[in-house]
Amino acid sequence: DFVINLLKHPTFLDDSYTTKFIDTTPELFTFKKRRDRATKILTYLADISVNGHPETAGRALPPAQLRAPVPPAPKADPAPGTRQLLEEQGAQAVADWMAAQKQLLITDTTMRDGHQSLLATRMRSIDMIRVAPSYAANLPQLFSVECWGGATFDVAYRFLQECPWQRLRDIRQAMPNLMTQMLLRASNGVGYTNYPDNVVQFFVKQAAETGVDVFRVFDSLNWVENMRVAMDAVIESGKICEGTVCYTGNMLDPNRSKYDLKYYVNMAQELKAAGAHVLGLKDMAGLLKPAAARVLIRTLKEEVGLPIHFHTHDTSGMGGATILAAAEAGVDAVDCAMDALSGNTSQPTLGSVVEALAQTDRDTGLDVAAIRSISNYWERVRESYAAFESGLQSPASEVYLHEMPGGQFTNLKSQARSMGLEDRWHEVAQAYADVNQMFGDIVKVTPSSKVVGDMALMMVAQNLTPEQVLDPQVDVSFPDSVVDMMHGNLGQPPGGWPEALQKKVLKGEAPITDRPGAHLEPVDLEAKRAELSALLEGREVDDEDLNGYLMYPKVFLDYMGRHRTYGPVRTLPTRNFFYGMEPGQEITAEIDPGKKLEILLQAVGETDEAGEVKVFFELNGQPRSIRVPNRK
Ligand code: BTN
Ligand code: 3PY
Ligand code: ZN
Repeated sequence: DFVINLLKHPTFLDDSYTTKFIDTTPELFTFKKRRDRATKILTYLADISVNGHPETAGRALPPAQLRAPVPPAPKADPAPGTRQLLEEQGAQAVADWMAAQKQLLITDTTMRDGHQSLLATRMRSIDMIRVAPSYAANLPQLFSVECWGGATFDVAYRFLQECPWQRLRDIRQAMPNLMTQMLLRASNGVGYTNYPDNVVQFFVKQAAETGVDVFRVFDSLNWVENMRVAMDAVIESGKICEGTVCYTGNMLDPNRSKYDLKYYVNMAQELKAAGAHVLGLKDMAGLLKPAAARVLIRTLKEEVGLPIHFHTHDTSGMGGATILAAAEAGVDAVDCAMDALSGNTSQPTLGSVVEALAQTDRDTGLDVAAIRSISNYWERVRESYAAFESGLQSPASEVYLHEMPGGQFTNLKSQARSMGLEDRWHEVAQAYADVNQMFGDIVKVTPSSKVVGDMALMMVAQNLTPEQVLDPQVDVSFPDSVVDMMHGNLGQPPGGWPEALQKKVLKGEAPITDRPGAHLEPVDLEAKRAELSALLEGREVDDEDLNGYLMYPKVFLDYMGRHRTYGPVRTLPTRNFFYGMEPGQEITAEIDPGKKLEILLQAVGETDEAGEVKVFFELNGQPRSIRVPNRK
């Protein structure tokens, strides 16, 4: 296929291609014959059954006994929820209602931050879409369901071979009464770098159209200046703009005075002036302690006046205590994850928070039996993702030392493992803290957290001390991400970058101090659409695909290439997606509403002299065999 040929071509692989390359490289147009979707799915199953999935190779296995997750039956037609309020009366009405009512409102993060923080973001859409009707019917009092954005966007294309837009559309449709929520990294979109303003605007418009109701917008350096483009786009779309303050440091510690109460109040005032409907308070590492939460929430409520939506992680084990303190201080909404995907680096436990507040004046109104039955579903779902479990055994107070975000923790640990530094993890944690101080004590959240992590791993790997890094006499080759950040390309932290280090890192080059987006030319969207269409053999390119390509060009093209070969593999049960099938096993994949493939794997043949294996199936009762290479 064209995309396959393209993706394998050396000129493409080394990133030196231009669109002219297509005209001058005729071999790209030598295609294998086109196959139907059922054949493509059988090809995938044959390949995985023979070779295994590269992402699960060498990792922990799920329980041998397959126990298919069964979602709880929807009890009734979905009662009207927050979504109806938004649709009928608009974003400001939702914000006013939040502030006026007494219950503690709850956002369920299971479908986004929960699995991002516990399972490396690997949860597949099918496991979410199946339970979404149970949420709509049985938990109509939820404030929102966070199910999109953050790392889920690129992981869907990159590792799960599925379209994130389709996930959003399907969830949206299955939960017509609940607001969907996403995490947006302001000018960094759902990526790791600043995008041109019109790309950010185009992305927000599409997300609103496909199905996001609440946008939590944050900046990785807490620089409001760099949040306006995204916030304005959300407000313009008519959806809810949750302008967000990231919490870092230790507010009550007089020795960490950079991020004190005044700092947070000032930033919140700026966000209010920028048009936020709701104030997000994002404690991405789980550092906000109960006593500080009491002071911070009460003061923000009094001095800013916006409704507050609090997000934390349970990495320390204190998350639940902080949520209760926040509830007492008058916070309007909080984030929790369903019990089976809560705790540790994820959010505090939804069912337990509901229980703790029952019969108090902040009673959430949620049905604990409904929560338990949905959590039981997630418990079964989680079994299939054993390969992506972190191995983290317990909460730990070490988070107050390193301040790593919950969503980064397990990631950095596996990066350390791949560099052979697994046994030196506690040194990495210390280095992470040291780098933070060297960088001037910054907010660490995607993407700034990745830069701090890159630097910390480099220091541990090379046995460099902070003194050596800072010493102008010692030659240090800084990671690209550090150079980029010191250049100003992620924006400005409060107080600017430490000058001496910045000078050493930039080797005499001048940094920028204004908005990175001001230096980026607007992208010609129609020219990009034409370029993508040409890359896809003249296929029509809709706005969703164009947005995927603008955010992640290579990842998106890789996805399209694999899609051509393997078809709609998102319809496969998770166990079979990651582990293939056993002889004698029979499964169903619904590739269109009502169009089901009944697939029975009969046998796997011997490997022939060409190194290929024939896999024998029955497809809807008809025998089919598929030949795949044995790559083992
Ligand atoms: C990935 O690239 O990790 C995600 C998706 C699937 C890749 C397919 S799985 C079958 C075949 N074998 C490989 O090693 N890659 C492809
Ligand atoms: C993300 O940006 O993905 C985060 O979860 C930040 O906390
Ligand atoms: Zn989070």
